[in-house]
Amino acid sequence: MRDWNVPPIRPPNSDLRSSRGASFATEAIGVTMKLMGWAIALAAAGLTPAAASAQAPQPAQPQAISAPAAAAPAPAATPAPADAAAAPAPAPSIDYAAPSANVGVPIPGRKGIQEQVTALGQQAADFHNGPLLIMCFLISAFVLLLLGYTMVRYRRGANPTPSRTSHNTMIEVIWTLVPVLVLVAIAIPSIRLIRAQYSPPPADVTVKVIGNQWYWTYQYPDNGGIEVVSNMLKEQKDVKAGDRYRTDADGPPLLAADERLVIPAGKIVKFIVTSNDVIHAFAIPAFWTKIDANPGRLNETWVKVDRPGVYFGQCSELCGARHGFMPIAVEVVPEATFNAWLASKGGTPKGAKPSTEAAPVAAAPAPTGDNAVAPAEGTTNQAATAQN
Ligand SMILES: [Cu+2]
Repeated sequence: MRDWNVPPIRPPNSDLRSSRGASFATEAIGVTMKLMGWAIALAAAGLTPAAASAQAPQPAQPQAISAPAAAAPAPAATPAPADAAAAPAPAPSIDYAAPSANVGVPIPGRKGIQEQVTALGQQAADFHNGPLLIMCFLISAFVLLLLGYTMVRYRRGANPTPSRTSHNTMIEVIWTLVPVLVLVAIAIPSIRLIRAQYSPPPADVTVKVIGNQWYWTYQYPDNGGIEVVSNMLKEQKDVKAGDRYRTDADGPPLLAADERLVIPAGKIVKFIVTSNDVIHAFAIPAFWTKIDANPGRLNETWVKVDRPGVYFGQCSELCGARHGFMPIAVEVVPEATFNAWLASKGGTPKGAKPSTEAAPVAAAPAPTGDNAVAPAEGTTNQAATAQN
């Protein structure tokens, strides 16, 4: 299945360089075309193969699903009582942090790109806000001035007998060469950024992100295979009395989720992104991350976030009626907190021996309420679809 939205990264020996580069070289006319062929070959040589591979994802096997309420946190790793109904309201595993007012969230009236909290995002945003915008401005201003000058200077009244010049080699070389140089100057740092974004260093934590109509599931294959089901939190007026609803401590409307994607700060986190049904897209603006979630295919990206906090994103591919209601809430926590959170979900730190008793399922109370719906026996989440 061809993924139309993945950036065109190919192995260096693919036809990108051999056929296109060769054809440019043979068909090139003059200095300009040679330079163009050189630029493309250079760009292709800088590429490495994307790690994404095509493999059908296994149907999600929900193992640890909890339905946190706004109640006090339970001690980490306490197995739920056998009789979940007799237990008090299900408690969140750790104290979720309150989101910041200006980082990781959209700000009303703000223009431009969200503040970046990854090194790559910072580089990309700086490149956009600096050189790219300056170039855009200079080129637009130059074209506008040239147009204005031509309209005034060569209007019929001022220039009754127009020149019949039709060719000028020097001008043609310049107006071809300069745009090519501008594009090369943009392409080289851009391709370098893309390469860095899609070539993850060895991961400390791997999260398999699965899009579903219309919620996300996050699996931690190296941490005991736990899975978290994340649904949007509804407003108070939209839920039955007694059900959990969004508060400002959860996040902004339409962005708050009942379960967050928890990752450790300062660690390389690799996201393997796929889908159970249609194409979704996993996007977190503050991380400079946006990658498609395709059924039957694994896409891969990574982040390293040093600053603990809560960062919000959304599904960014039209995926059906409730596309706008599948937020992504990422909480970046210190490593100790991350391990406590893992333990509360029945997981273990990477490399640790999973405990023999108490399968992860037993660690979580049965889901209750609208916001805690689990895929039933490997099927797609009809319950969620109906309830949402
Ligand atoms: Cu979606």
